[in-house]
Amino acid sequence: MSGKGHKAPVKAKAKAAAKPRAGTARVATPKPAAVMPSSAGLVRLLEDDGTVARGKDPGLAEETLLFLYEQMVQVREFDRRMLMLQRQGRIGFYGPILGQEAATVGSIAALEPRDWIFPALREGAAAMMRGLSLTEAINQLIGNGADRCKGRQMPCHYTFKQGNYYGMSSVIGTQISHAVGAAMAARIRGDDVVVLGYMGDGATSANDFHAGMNFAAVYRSPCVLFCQNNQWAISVPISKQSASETLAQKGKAYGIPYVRVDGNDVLAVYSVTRAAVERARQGDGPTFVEAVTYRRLGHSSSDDPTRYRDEAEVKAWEKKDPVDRFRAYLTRRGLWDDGKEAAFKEGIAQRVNDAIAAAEQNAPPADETLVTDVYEHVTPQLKEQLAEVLALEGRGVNEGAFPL
Ligand SMILES: Cc1ncc(C[n+]2csc(CCOP(=O)(O)OP(=O)(O)O)c2C)c(N)n1
Ligand SMILES: [Mg+2]
Repeated sequence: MSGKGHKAPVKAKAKAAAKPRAGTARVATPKPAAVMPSSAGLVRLLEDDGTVARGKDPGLAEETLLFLYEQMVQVREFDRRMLMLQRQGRIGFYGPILGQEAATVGSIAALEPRDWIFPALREGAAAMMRGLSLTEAINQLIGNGADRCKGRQMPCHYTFKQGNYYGMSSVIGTQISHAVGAAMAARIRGDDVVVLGYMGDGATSANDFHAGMNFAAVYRSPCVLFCQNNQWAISVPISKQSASETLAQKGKAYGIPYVRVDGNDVLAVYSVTRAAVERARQGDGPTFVEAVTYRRLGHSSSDDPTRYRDEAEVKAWEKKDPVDRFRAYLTRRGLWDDGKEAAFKEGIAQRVNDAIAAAEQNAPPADETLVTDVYEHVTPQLKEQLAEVLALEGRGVNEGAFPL
């Protein structure tokens, strides 16, 4: 950990903790983090064979460990099926997270239910951990009438206010200043809330990175800025994005303590994030986390990564699979076995199937939702434009491929 411990100018007034939300109640409040990360190298707790060095286990409750495993397996199955739906033309677009399950699930588990999440591109599992049902997620992907945004957002851009999950923005890097500002607002209001703001490696080259990091440091914003370094920003490799030895060390220039963690090690991600969340909650300001991981599939369903990267690289990262590594740990601890795995996977597949079937029952959004919710009263101009669009229906002029 670099930097010095700073005192917060304003002490947060702790409010009574909110009631746990659906989907989070099973995450038992963990013990204090077993590690306070150091800036030297990569924090890694779980070995490939599922062992953890003596004294390094963060000591999570069994129920929590199983919840983390369930969420990692569930998002993997969800991804697999959603990509299939996209290829079948049942949804327009999908952005998979294969390979990054531990980075998302482990970091979210380090929060309290009252804390807020500002996702970047690949944290949909966070909304589900906070209670967004799979059916609701698929409603969003279809953009049907039951979708909270009534089909007006791009697929994968979930929003879930009830779970303190801010609506996803695809504009790279904007999440950083949103998260930093929201955390400052929470402190001004006296809310005992920490904000976890995500970004990809690509976002560290965006102007918003500078603004967000600088503001966070100067004002000791109670946030954790979490970079999922998955080695690629669409077709641009990390070597073409930054000449810094690590992304984590960028924190140093801003005066933000930083840490680099093995993003495929759910226990290390949890421990590092937990320590950072505690720092923020105590009034010691932000932490910058770089989780080193890998995007094993395309950037999205519209991308073909074989055009720009070597298959051998993908194969090498497959060997560092975060789900396999965590399952090895659970098996060693006697919490898991092949018998449990088979029934469990079947249950998850069924859950996803049921959610698809339920979501596909929902009708498309009503036509007038094209113009509602912008002004309190729909303006005459918008009414006119709606009538114009509806008059074109059935003539095939509004059909076309998804643009991205
Ligand atoms: C400001 C801005 N510039 C460019 C884009 C186009 N774009 C969409 S995703 C992406 C790459 C993002 O890479 P990274 O931040 O590493 O996230 P990842 O997709 O790897 O999770 C880019 C350049 C955008 N959405 N916003
Ligand atoms: Mg990336």
